[in-house]
Formats: sequence, structure tokens, C-alpha cells
Amino acid sequence: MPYDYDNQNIFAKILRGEIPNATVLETEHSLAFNDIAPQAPVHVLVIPKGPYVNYDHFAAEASDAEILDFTRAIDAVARKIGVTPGAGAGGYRLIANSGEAGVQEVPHLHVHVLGGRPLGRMLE
Ligand code: D5M
Repeated sequence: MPYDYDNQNIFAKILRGEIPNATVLETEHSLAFNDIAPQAPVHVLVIPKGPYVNYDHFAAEASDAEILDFTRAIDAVARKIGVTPGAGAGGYRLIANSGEAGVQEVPHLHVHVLGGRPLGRMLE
């Protein structure tokens, strides 16, 4: 399946430095920054720097180095902001909305890292 990446999406503009962001962490292949509309005391978005629309695009076409970097960047963010399970703040939730049914608003893969309060049950 072809993936149509929109170069004008807001995260592409952030990656090009055209609009500002509150960077939490940057690695070779990934960038993490605070969500502009936080849903929890901790709400960070982690994105790959490459032009991937969603998770299945990334999983299918990203290099092993990009996938490893992204996976580790998410963990590094959790550690940096102090929500790693067992580290006092009690853990976090990762969400990657993908596509229409997933209600993905920005068409560049992003993983939400949410924490800082008890988040309640999400899946029944
Ligand atoms: O979530 C998209 C998320 O992107 C949503 O939580 C708001 C956030 N957002 C939108 N614009 C910005 C900027 N400029 N900085 C930081 N965060 C932003 P989705 O999973 O696509 O529904």
C-alpha cells in the first residue's frame, strides 16, 4: 500500500524548524516535545524524524536503525520526565492513534506519552 506523506503537516513544519516546539529530547532519528494541549500533567509526543504517516507505514518502511532509535527514544523520554514504572511517579501510557478510526489528527507518526496522574482504565 502506498503511503502519501503530506509535507505541510504540522509536525513536518516542526521538524523543519518552521514552527517552535518545547523539545524534551532529540536523538539522531527522533524528536520529543510537549503536546500543545496536554491531557495529563505529563504529555509528550515522540516522533520519528523520517516522513512516516502512521505506525504501519513506519513499521513497514523505516530502517532498523530508525526503529531502534524511536523505540529507545520513547523509553528515554519516560526516564527523563520521571514516569518510568517504579520510579515514583507510577508509570505512563503510550498511545499511537492511526488512521480515521484511530482519530489521528496529525498525519505524521507520533506516540503520546501520558503520565503524572492515575490515568484510569482505558480498555475494557
Ligand atoms: O494528536 C495530535 C496531537 O498533536 C494533539 O494532542 C495536539 C498535538 N499538537 C498539535 N499541534 C501541535 C504543536 N504545534 N505542538 C505540539 N503539539 C501539537 P492525534 O493523535 O493526531 O489525535
